[in-house]
Amino acid sequence: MSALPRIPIPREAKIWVAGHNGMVGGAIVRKLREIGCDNLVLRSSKELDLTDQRATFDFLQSEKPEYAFIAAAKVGGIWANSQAPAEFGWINLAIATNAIHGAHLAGVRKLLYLGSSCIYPRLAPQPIRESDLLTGALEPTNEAYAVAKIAGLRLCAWYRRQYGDDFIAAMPTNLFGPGDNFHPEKSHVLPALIRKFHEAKLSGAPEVIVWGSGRPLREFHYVDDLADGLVWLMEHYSGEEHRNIGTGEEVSIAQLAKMVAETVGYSGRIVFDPSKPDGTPRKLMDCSKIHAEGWHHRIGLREGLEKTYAWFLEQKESGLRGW
Ligand code: GFB
Repeated sequence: MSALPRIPIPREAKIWVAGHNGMVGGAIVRKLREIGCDNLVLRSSKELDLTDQRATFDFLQSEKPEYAFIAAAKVGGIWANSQAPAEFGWINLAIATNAIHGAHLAGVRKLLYLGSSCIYPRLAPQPIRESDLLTGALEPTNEAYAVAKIAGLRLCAWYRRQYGDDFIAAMPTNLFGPGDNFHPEKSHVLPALIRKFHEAKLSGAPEVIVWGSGRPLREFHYVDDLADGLVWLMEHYSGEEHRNIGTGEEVSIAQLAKMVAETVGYSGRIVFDPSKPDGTPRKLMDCSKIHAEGWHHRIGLREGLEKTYAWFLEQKESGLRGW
């Protein structure tokens, strides 16, 4: 496989970023502005409810964006997913069908839909290749989210096959960075640990509780680096198969906790709570295809952690987010 040629997004093109107030959508907007794309169509979830089919179709018909990044989703960590499967299922299914079919009807020239590595089989061979999708049973803690995201991913392939629409899908890994959710229960592990260690440092707490055994392995990707890769895919990749996009590097939750403690400057004990679920034992993505095609990540976990902690502190100081 050789590096793919670039077909640049015209700088004046009208681009819809669905979910721009979320962590991923926000990073895509930053990246697009950085490369000079300013003709962005952005709607908050209050302005446009993507689960409302009529509203979504009408919006797309009147705006007629040329490019679309579908980063809108109901997301959450292991606990939030397992508590609200109906919501995670129906909302993500509705967003996928409304945005993708609406984009088809409105003649969107190119669309990128985002999946997530947790939609691969729970016990997929590691590192997980694109072709491992739909080859085994899903992880039960996020089955609803996974089924909805698989539907969105496959819809892109079917619209390409039946109508020739240039719709592609990307499979990011566990993401983190500015704009993340730092809620103590509903967030993903990395922001949850930043918050826990930060608060423990301030209060002088002797220990911090980390959920599960500490043994699960995860791959973490800094969201602005992901956005670079998504824009790269938009400009280089067209194909029915989705693309894995990550760092190809993994750490255990115990190692992550140690790294977060070091970044935050917390020196107390780290205690594991095995009564909380571990989730998938391991999910490392095989990124050899996107590497061969010409994209590689640049920001590693340590650097991303420092940037994210700096952002978290800024938000605390501004008092805007109410954490
Ligand atoms: O990030 P996380 O919630 O999601 O949990 P998943 C990852 C691992 O970190 C699990 C452990 O083994 C957790 O038990 N962990 C330790 C913690 N301490 C904490 C904590 O304070 N908070 C959280 N949240 N976890 C998600 C899926 O799975 O992956 C989503 O549920 C999504 O659907 C996301 O796709 C990427 O990596 O297990």
